[in-house]
Parts: sequence; structure tokens; C-alpha cells
Amino acid sequence: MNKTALITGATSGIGKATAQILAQNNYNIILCGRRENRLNELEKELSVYTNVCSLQFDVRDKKAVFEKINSLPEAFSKIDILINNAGNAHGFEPIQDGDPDDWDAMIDINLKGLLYVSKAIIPTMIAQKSGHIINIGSTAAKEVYANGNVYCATKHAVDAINQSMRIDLNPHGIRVGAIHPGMVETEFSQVRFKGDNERAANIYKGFTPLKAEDVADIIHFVVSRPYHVNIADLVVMCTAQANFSTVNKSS
Ligand code: NDP
Ligand code: 8X3
Repeated sequence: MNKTALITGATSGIGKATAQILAQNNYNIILCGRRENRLNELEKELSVYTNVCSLQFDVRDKKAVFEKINSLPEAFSKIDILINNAGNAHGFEPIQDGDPDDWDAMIDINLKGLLYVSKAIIPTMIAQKSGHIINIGSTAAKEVYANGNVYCATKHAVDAINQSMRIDLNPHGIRVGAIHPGMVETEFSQVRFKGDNERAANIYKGFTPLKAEDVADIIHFVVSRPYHVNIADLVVMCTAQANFSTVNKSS
């Protein structure tokens, strides 16, 4: 029987590319995100390959997270793989100039949203005695950098939650692992710089950043390992990047 994967943040970037590669490899897909038109378009595109359904909700809305996930049609109710991917950076200021609304957004989406979605799905995985949770962290989970403050804090928290989940779910036979990408050219910087698309595009000039498809490829590899193999923690950067501030822009 084909496995079912629920992907948060499937309307763009890494989540969308992951939905595409998993659908092409016959996984049943549950697409999640806020932008309904994008969910509908992707559902139509991927239905050529596999069974797809969409859940439109904001991961900050605790009630909606549980209602939507608990109302999945029977055919999609056995979730084998959860990809906790929804998230963004909001703002890029030193701590003293940061906007508390941006801090709330990052903590509520990147951390609390991930927890709500996981809490809604874990009981099914425990009952099944199997499951695979992939938490999308970041190199910002492994280092901090100027102006990264709260975003880095949320991703460090994802790293900690990933390790904790692996311990707590160990008796239940559930695989838990994180993937921590460096710079990936998606809509990420447009969100971080609040629609200043020129500034966002400049981030990726002069070198070849990761593409969403590069990360999706890795996620496909991770989920397709034999069940006794759990890739627990994986950091991936483009060749030009060594850490946040060391990027070879002549490559
Ligand atoms: P994108 O901006 O392209 O995608 C972000 C996705 O998250 C969208 O599908 C968006 O959907 C969803 N999302 C954002 N806020 C919410 C919310 N409140 N409720 C539900 N869904 C939400 O960025 P990426 O694909 O690059 O980012 C995906 C993940 O990868 C994030 O966790 C990010 O932190 C991480 N990452 C990104 C890197 C990069 O350089 N791009 C590097 C390392 C990690 P919608 O707006 O429709 O709700
Ligand atoms: C996104 C990558 O380098 O902007 O997580 O923190 S970075």
C-alpha cells in the first residue's frame, strides 16, 4: 500500500517541491498551507500521479489545526510521514530594533505551529506503531548570526524539539529526524524582507544557492530508507556556502 505524507507549507518552496517529488514516487499526499488557490492548483497538478487532498489552515490557529487534521477523509487518515516544513523568517534587524509582532509570528509559526501539527498526528502514529516525522530546521538551528536573533532561536528550538521527539517517540517505533538546509532560493527572503523583492533577489546573487528541489530530493531519500534506518540530523548547504557569513560569491 502506498504511504501517505502530510506536508505543511506545501504552497511554496521546499514544501511544494517535496510534494511534487513524493507524488511522482507514488506517495499519497496531504497538502497544507494558507493560500487556497495554490493548494487547489497543486492538488490538480499532482492528482495525475497519486491521491492528493488539501487542508487549508494557519498553523498558528490551534483549533483549526486539530479540526482540519481530525476531519481528514478515511483514505488519508493513516498518516505515515509528517513533514513539518511551514515556517519563515520575519524581519532582519538587530534585537534592539526588532518588531515584537515579527517575533510573535516566528515563534507562533516555526515553533508552536510545528508542535500543534505534531500533536494532532502523533496519536495516530503511536496507534499504528510506526511513522516518520521530519522537522525542517535550518543552519540557523546550528549557528547564530547578526540580525538572525529570534529566527535562529526558533530554529534552535526546532533542533531541540527534534531531539526530544526522537527520545519520547522511541518506545513507539516512530522515526524522527531533522533536515537543516543553508541558503535555498525560495520565497523565504521575500517574506523575510517583507516584499522587498530586489533585496531578496540580491541575497542569491554571485553564487549558486540550493534549490527547493535539492532539499526535496534529500527528503525523498530520507523517507525511502529501509524502516530500520533513521536519518536523525542532516545539514546541507550549497557548495559556495560554509556558514551564514562565509559565502564564496565568485563561484
Ligand atoms: P517559502 O516562503 O517558499 O515557503 C514557506 C511555506 O510555509 C509556504 O508554503 C507557506 O504557505 C507556509 N507557511 C508560512 N506561514 C504559515 C502559517 N502561518 N500557516 C501555515 N503555513 C505557513 O520558504 P521555504 O520553502 O524556503 O521554507 C520552508 C521551510 O524551510 C521553513 O521552515 C524555513 O524556515 C526553512 N528553511 C528555509 C531556508 C531557505 O533559505 N529558504 C533554509 C533553511 C530552512 P502559506 O503562505 O500558503 O501558508
Ligand atoms: C534560512 C537560512 O541562512 O537565512 O533558514 O538562516 S538562513
